[in-house]
Amino acid sequence: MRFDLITIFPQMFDALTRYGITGRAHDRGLWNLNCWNPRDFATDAYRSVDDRPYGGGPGMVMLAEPIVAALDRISEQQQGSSERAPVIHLSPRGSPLTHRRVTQLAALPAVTLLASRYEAVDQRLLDKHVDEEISIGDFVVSGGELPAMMLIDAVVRLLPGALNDQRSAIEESFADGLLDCPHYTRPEIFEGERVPEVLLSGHHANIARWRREQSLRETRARRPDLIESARAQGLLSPQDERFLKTL
Ligand code: 4F9
Repeated sequence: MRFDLITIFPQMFDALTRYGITGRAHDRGLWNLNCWNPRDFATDAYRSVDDRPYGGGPGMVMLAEPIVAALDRISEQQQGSSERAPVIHLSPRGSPLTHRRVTQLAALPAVTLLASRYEAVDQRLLDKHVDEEISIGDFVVSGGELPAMMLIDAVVRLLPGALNDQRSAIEESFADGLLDCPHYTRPEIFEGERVPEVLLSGHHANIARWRREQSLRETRARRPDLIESARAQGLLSPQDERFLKTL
């Protein structure tokens, strides 16, 4: 999978290409990242990428033109691939990123990301050249780079071959619309607390049932909204519903 990324801080993305699961997947050739710096597409002597806002006020606004020039170069490079890659701007104004959207993105051959800085981007650029705005939460950070890294990380770990054990991606939180169950490892007794007996029983069906019930219990306690949407999507069995009634 190919990511094209517009950023004035390309080095930040070494965090993804060099470390951990995403780094290994990168070494394996499962994904690659092409960074495009708007500064390289600036047209004035100062290589400006931002300017003061019309109407006044604090902060700066990213110029549309260097970003469009970068997007044009990216489309040229992407020629030949069947579908046009979506252009996504990471923004607190975007729709919240979900596991569902992450799986959809992981199925695409290419995605283009815009990680903006300063206070804003010229609205005309967003209107005419950006397909989608995505938020990673209701808070503001210093730029779109960290949100872009979170999106790329979430997508890359779903690519076939990224995880050593593919079951991990299927069993973790959100994959089935619920939060993950609790996990335990050695020692059997830690600070006086025993590992739940069922996990030592070797009875696979009972273990699976226990884990499912723990997921349901934790999700109901921490994120009741997720129980509702799992139900609406038909992800809860009659057995699940019976268990929920006992809580
Ligand atoms: C982007 C915050 C996506 C949350 C981009 C400042 C951002 C963000 N989700 N904050 N620039």
